[in-house]
Amino acid sequence: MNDIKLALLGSQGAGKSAVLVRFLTRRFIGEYASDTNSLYHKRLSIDGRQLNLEVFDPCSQSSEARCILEEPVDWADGFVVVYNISDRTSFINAKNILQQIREARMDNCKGEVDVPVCLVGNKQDLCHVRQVREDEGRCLAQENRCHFQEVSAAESYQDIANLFTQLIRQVMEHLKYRADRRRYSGSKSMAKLINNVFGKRRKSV
Ligand SMILES: Nc1nc2c(ncn2[C@@H]2O[C@H](COP(=O)(O)OP(=O)(O)O)[C@@H](O)[C@H]2O)c(=O)[nH]1
Ligand SMILES: [Mg+2]
Repeated sequence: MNDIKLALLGSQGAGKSAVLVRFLTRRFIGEYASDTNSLYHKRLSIDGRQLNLEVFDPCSQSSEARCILEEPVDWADGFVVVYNISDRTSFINAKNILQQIREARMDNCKGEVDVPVCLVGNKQDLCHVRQVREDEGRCLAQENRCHFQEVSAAESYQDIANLFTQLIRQVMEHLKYRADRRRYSGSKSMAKLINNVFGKRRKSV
């Protein structure tokens, strides 16, 4: 059984909880408790594999990105960064968050492949009051080598389901890669150990 841990990040009101609840329950819940951090659990099966999914949905304090990024870059296996297409400030905040993920990544995971991230432009149904063009979102995602998707938690399930599924697949690949690397370096040190033992024996003969 694979354990997959994701964290949602983004401005207060961008729709993080709405996006997540849409994914987990297929429903849109308009108002959601926004004054507590929540950890959601769900069992699901992707490509025939059973997964234990945990998703951290922080209440949005201004320092939220900072506090989650300080320790749980190690906790989370992947991130969903959400902004609201009708609120440019939330887009600028998403940009800062991506930057922080990149910096934390450089400090913590030297030589590792990038941690999987998906940038999400939510509230696509409000495109008549749009403040962020779709290509701006796509461009920012390209700069940060992450996936991008515009969605409407209010109106549709499928795009959100697809983006989570894609991200989870990417996380599974990433975890497998890390495990392989560990196994490889493990077997290398085992080879070294065996070498040392034989080396010593040969010397003593
Ligand atoms: N029109 C529209 N409103 C949305 C959408 N997603 C969320 N909202 C609304 O935006 C507000 C903030 O959503 P919430 O999920 O609590 O944001 P959070 O603070 O990022 O968790 C709520 O009033 C939601 O009903 C959407 O796709 N379209
Ligand atoms: Mg919330």
